[in-house]
Amino acid sequence: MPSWKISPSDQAKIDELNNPKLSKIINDAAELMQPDEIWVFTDDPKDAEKIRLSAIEFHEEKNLAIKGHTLHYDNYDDQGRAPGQTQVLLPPGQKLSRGLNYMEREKGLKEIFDIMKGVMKGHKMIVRFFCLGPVNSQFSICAVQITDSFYVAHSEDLLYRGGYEQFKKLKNKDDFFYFWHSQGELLPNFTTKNLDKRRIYIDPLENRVLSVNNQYAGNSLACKKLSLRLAINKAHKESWLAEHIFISAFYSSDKKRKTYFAGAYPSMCGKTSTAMIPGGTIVGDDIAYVRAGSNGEYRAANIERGIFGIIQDVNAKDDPVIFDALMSPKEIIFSNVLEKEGKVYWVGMGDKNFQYPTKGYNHSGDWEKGKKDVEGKEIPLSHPNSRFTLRLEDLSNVDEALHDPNGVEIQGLLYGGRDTDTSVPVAESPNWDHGVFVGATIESETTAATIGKSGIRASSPFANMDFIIIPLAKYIENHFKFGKLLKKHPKVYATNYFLKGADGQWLNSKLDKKIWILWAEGRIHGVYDAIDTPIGKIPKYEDLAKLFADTFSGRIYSQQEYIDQFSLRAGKYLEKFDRMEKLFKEEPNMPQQFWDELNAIRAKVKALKEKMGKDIISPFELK
Ligand code: SPV
Ligand code: MN
Repeated sequence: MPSWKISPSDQAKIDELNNPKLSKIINDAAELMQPDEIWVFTDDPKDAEKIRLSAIEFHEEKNLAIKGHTLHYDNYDDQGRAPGQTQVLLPPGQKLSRGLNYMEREKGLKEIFDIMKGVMKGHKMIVRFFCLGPVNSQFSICAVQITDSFYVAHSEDLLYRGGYEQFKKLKNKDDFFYFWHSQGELLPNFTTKNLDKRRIYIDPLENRVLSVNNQYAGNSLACKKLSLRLAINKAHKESWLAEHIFISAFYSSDKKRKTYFAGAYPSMCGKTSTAMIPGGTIVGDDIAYVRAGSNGEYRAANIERGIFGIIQDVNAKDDPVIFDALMSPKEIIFSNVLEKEGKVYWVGMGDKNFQYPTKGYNHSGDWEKGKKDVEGKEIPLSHPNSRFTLRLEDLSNVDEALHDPNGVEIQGLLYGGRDTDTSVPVAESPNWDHGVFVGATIESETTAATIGKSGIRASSPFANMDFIIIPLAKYIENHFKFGKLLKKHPKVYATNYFLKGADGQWLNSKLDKKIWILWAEGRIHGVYDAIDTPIGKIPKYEDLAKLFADTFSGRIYSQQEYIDQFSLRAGKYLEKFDRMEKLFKEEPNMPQQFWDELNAIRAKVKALKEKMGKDIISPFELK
């Protein structure tokens, strides 16, 4: 007799799927983690409501003053993805690229199974089914989440499409991802206690991830970054791509043209705010599966149906659509923000006259202004990686194609990092391979979404580095190869919102990104000429001046601003290419196209620098 309870109706839900592998997985999970009870959920909205209420009943979330709003906390030291405790389990002898941990599969399984043994004692084991991607779509993958966290299950309900009915239709009954998660023992404040035993182990051989002693969504939510890792492995074998990209439609100023863009940006580099540029419509802000369409077009489908977004600096001026949504009654989970009397507050939510509370409760417990952590650092009012979770359909700018089983055709691809001293705000790649090189060489300062030091320059190919569980060279090669499957290549744009001038001041305002996107939109439709430079095609002054004036009610864009922003910092670009050469030389079997691009661009930048006899070349001299 099993030691756990399961009601006949919950057992019937499992039996109805008639899937021996699935039944075994559920049984094995219970045998290992020993919950008191198993609760099984279908796609029925009543089930979702039960999960939402349970998250409150078991204190993983609390109600806020506005209807539908709840608040969740993660442990003070569980506020971001934990690469140090994340391992990919590989057969003996297999290796991964720089920065990614891997260990021998058998050893890793033994270690994590030991930690997971009995970890659900006294807890309920939740079984949920999801569809990663639109239902009834060739893009999509079925997934089963097993967890003892109602916060995790609730978040996934906002973020993913129900998959119970999809499981019934599975052609190959073994073809799904599965995830076992436990938040582990909890502290009196209902956050994970044993962070020293936090583990996130990815097991590509079994298409599963095992995750224990954590709550932060990037570690716990199976369908998010855990499934992205498995999808990259699967995509690699099946000639499609699993990307860390947003999808949005942007429109010409007369609204006559609608063009879908996708974009890859590492955490905290403006991805969500690009996806949410006022005037556009959004399909997704984080992860998409990409396939070549029947006409050779680049098609992408959002695997999610919600947003787990960074809340810091979301305010009425910079992110009006999200801000409005966050202020009105609807289902929203806030995490790791400050609470006072049922209201939540976060850094950057108001203008300079806004009265922030000086006391309240946040991820550090009772908080008052000036409170310091154990290292003596002041604890901000909200964590820089504090977040909101909501359904895209609750946003006023949701795109009509959100659930289209065919995905959408992408005509523009945007890549960007956090780069204060090198790249121009926008440059168009002359061809696909150049674009792959741009994506492969994204660099960014590290941010608070990853536990560890912030502010160090890190390379993150396609903003996907943390999730590439196949050799990096293979992943990059797949992008070059994918270009061969396409007949209509999207135009690729390198963007940079973080450029600073010699005085250390930002050269752009936050809203300027709209101009770069409108320029790209116009380029795709043949509206603007461009200046050819060794690093790609850059905008002409007149076009930008008109775009700034038309978009921002007559704002004057000066020639000096243009010169400061679009001068080619040749010396800095050459430094970047040298950094990239050194880094990628360590990768065995890098595709030759990568080196061809690097060598060709570098030679052109060098030649230009020598011809002009200077390090920084004004765009007016490049005409
Ligand atoms: C990101 O950091 O890219 C996120 C949040 O989307 S996380 O779930 O932590 O990956
Ligand atoms: Mn992300």
